[in-house]
Amino acid sequence: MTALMLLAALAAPPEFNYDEAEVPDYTLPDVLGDADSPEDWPGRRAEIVRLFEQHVYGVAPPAPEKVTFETRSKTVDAGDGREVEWRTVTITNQTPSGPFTHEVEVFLPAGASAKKPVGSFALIRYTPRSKDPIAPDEPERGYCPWGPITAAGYAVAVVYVDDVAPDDKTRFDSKLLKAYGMDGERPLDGCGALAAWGWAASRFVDYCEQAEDLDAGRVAVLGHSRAGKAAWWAGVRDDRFSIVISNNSGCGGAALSRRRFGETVARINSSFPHWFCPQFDAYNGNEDALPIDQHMLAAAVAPRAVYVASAAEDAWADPRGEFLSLVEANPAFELFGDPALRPEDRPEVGGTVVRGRRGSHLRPGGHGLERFDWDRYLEFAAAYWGEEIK
Ligand code: GTR
Repeated sequence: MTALMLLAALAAPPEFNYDEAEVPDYTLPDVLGDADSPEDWPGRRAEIVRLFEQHVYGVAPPAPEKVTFETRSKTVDAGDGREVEWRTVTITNQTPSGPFTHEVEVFLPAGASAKKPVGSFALIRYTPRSKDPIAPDEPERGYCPWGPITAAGYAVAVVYVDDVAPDDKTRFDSKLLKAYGMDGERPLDGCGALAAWGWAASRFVDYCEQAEDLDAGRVAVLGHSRAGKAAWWAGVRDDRFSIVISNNSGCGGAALSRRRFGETVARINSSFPHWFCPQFDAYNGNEDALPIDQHMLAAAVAPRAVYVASAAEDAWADPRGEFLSLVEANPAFELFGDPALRPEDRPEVGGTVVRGRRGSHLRPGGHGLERFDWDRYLEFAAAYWGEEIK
């Protein structure tokens, strides 16, 4: 090998495994610890949250001492004869350095009122507003199909992460984290961007708690891909979310890190050093040393509802590893009387499985958030929240 070839080999990305037969043997950390009853579970849940703060996502800023909301509304045409309210909510948080403001865009079905508050989906969205605004004139568009969502009787709230932590390793700390004095060099458990994004989704629940027409007891949190990782963690931290949904969240989201299938911890930390806390680097190529794995987040949602959506051709996100997180959460859900999920319950392409408070589907096709996914979320929410789709 010439010196040049050697240099090229060293610079090449490491090999990624897409072969099930090459998945290494692994032992997952125990979900329950010392807990063996529903009464013990809150304590164990708190331990799990702390471990993920220390080793994976970092410690997010606290909830603001005071938060206020201003709204402005327009009426938009859903294209099926219905009018929908498009409400922009400006959220002002009191932080140590003064007021910090961000916005959420909510599409509400007609008929939401103090008498009949509606359930909602908080959709964490990572594309900057300027590049990819939500489409008020395209109610059917797959990523945020506010037409069918509102037709089913629910609201959808788009939480823009760019307002709080830009998805950029040099600027992610320039907004929310700066307001809390958490910018600059981070301690080992310093807040990463994903946790900051989840913090913003929690402010939408604050809003629901005082808005008369939104039901704070029925808020699902979801996001796609990197925002799916953020939703997976946000839904664990903030137990006011009633349903936690991972859409193709992959490594650092629903997928088990120890499987090292597709994207790995080392790769994600080198490509996106700002997403996680600095301590997560200690597990690059060293997944077995993690005191947790991602199934413990599915478990920590119990006794609320959790849903994992994968896409058949999304190998980079390890669809099987995403489903196995749900399976490996069995002990927590069984504490609350739910039936066990088995690896062989994994849906076929195009199929869905629901067991108690857990659900999953495997969409045909690749990485994305599509109507197929949303239609399943609407069905799952209607079943869990005990409401017919209108
Ligand atoms: C990829 C990254 C994934 C996923 C994806 C996305 O480059 O490796 O973990 O988050 O981006 O967010 O679209």
